[in-house]
Amino acid sequence: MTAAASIAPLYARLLLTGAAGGLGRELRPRLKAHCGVLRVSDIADLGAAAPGEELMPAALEQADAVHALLDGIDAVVHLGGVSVEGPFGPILQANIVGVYNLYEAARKHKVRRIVFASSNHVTGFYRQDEVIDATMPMRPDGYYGISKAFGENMAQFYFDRYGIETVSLRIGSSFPEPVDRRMLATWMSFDDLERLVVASLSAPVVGHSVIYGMSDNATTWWDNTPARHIGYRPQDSSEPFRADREARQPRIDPTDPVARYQGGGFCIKGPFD
Ligand code: 15L
Repeated sequence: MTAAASIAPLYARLLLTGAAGGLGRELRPRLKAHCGVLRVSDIADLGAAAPGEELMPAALEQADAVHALLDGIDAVVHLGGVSVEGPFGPILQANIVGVYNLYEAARKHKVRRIVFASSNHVTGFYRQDEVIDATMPMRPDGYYGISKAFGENMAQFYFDRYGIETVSLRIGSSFPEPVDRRMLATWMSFDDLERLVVASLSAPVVGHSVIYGMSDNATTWWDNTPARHIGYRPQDSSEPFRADREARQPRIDPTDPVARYQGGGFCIKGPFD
């Protein structure tokens, strides 16, 4: 059972990168319901191919492999790469060289649209008492956030120069449940993640749009008004978890950077030497 309406007429062959990761494993069976053939890729084990799937392992930093990956593809959901803060070297290879390889291959193979898993960590150094939108300046909270900012700029350039459309999803915290007080604001359920990705694939015109990925939470730091044209309507909320999460974390020290900044713990990672 999927949470979003079918988009089968729009994309015959859809590529999902990062298919073996946390969000990839959730989206893989759900996206299959919305396309003809789903090509899945990762550097980690992908298991067996389900009906209608093609398995194609690839390392994003290897240009030849990425070019083969995009051959025959109509649209991409790009979740691949490093997904947490850490030393610059691996992030440079997978997220910066990798996203360059992806867009160059998309250009050569005439891919129509990319849904890019960006992150809330592009703006992680805004404070938790600020409400921001995607038109405001980026304030990355580490190398990971910087790599996602680079990816968003890559998307903008490939739209302006070559007309390849992208929706950059500044994903908050997509987990089965919000695990702490911060996630009461940043949480996105897996059903809402699917709704967001399907809306991003099916909206008629997106150019390069940037949207925060969150459920319909009662408290939020992000205003998605500039991205209403995507048609994303979240249906879940962190509110049912509030009493329990606040009881578990009754005291917040507002001078602690983890509680002060939207990026939470990412803001205090490193240095890595
Ligand atoms: C992210 O970008 C990470 O990929 C994810 O693991 C979470 O840590 C999330 O941000 C978050 O901010 O909670």
